[in-house]
Order: sequence, then structure tokens, then C-alpha cells
Amino acid sequence: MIRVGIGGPVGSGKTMLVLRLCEKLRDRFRMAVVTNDIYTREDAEFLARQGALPPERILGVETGGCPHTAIRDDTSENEAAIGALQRQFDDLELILLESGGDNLAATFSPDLVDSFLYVIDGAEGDKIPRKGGPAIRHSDLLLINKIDLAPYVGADLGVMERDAKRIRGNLPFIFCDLKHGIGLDPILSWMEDHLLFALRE
Ligand SMILES: Nc1nc2c(ncn2[C@@H]2O[C@H](COP(=O)(O)OP(=O)(O)OP(=O)(O)O)[C@@H](O)[C@H]2O)c(=O)[nH]1
Ligand SMILES: [Mg+2]
Repeated sequence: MIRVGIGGPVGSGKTMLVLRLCEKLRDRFRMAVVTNDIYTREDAEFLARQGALPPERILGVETGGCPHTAIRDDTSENEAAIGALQRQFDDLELILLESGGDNLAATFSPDLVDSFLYVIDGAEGDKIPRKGGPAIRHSDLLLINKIDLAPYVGADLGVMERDAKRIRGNLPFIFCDLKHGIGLDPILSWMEDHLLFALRE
């Protein structure tokens, strides 16, 4: 079974990415989702309402406190959620695990996930990629989302591209507008090449 972590600051589009990935992958793989919210289970409820997956395949974990802890330092709540899903669906192939929104400092424990994607909001200003931090630097794939909104705040995609290249070296990044599905195909191709190829179809 492959576990994919999805991290990023509050409101950057993590849940939208989970929804889009479910829509594209649910007919090919046996999937489940774990969402982390700090104080609610809102993301799990949203995904269930949207029909991302059958509701019993979506588990919301209310982490309380600091979202980093639950995905990096003490992952027991998330391991328990994954364990519960595995007991219910013993043939799971792919789990998407959404972190609570953070402040550019979170990373996933390599014991919790096989790979992690980090979503930043391109409409928060073109300085975000160069602010760096462990996830912008080291995530397996960086997504610069909400490019549809970037022009409204004067955020320059060229600046973000230059800084992302400089900070990440050879690690990949993709510009996207997940609300409208822009950039989803390259994200899926990357997942195919790096993760999904290992799963039987
Ligand atoms: N215009 C636009 N809106 C987007 C895009 N991606 C997400 N949104 C919207 O931005 C808001 C936040 O998106 P979410 O997917 O909930 O963000 P999140 O990172 O999961 O947020 P938290 O879990 O609360 O940290 C929602 O209203 C989305 O509809 C995008 O690419 N373009
Ligand atoms: Mg969310």
C-alpha cells in the first residue's frame, strides 16, 4: 500500500487536491483518505459531501494543537486512523493523508508516508517559494496553486519559477489551479511515474 502525504499552509488547496486526486484515481485504485484538521473534521465532511470517495473511506482526525506534531513527531493518531481503515478495507492500495494547515515548517515523518506533496498558495504573494523551509525545499513535489488568482495580487509566476528552481534544485514543482483542474495532468503523470506504477491495475 502506498501512503501519500499532502501538506501546506492553511487554505492553500490541500483538500481541493485530495478531491481532484480521488476523482481521477478512485476508479483505478482501492483508496482511502485521512484528513487532519486542528479543531474540526470539516475537510473530511467536505470530501464526503463532494462524493470524493464513499464516506466510510474518509476519516477525519482532529489533531488539536500543532499540526506538525501529528504528521512528524507523534504520528500515533494518524497511524491509528490508517490502521482502522486497513482493518475495514483489507485490500487498500492508496491512502492520501492531508495534514492540518501549517506555517511552512511542517514535514511528514518518512515512517508515516512514502512520499509527500506540498501545496502553497500562489496568490499569497510571489515571495512564498523563496521563503523556503523544509517542505518547500524537500517535498517530493511542490505545487504552486491558485495561479488563476495570482494576477489579482500582482504575484509574478516568473519570480516564483525562478525561486522554486533555485531553492529546490532538481526537485520538481508544478503550477496549478486545482479549483479548475489546471495542472492536474502533470501532477498525475508525476504520481504515475514515482508512485502508482508500483500498484497493480
Ligand atoms: N480560485 C481558486 N481557488 C482555489 C484553488 N484551490 C483551492 N481553492 C479554494 O481555496 C479555498 C481553500 O481550499 P482548500 O482546499 O480547502 O485548502 P486547504 O489547504 O485544504 O485548507 P485547510 O485544510 O483549511 O488548511 C477553498 O475555497 C477552495 O475552493 C485554486 O486553484 N483556485
Ligand atoms: Mg484542507
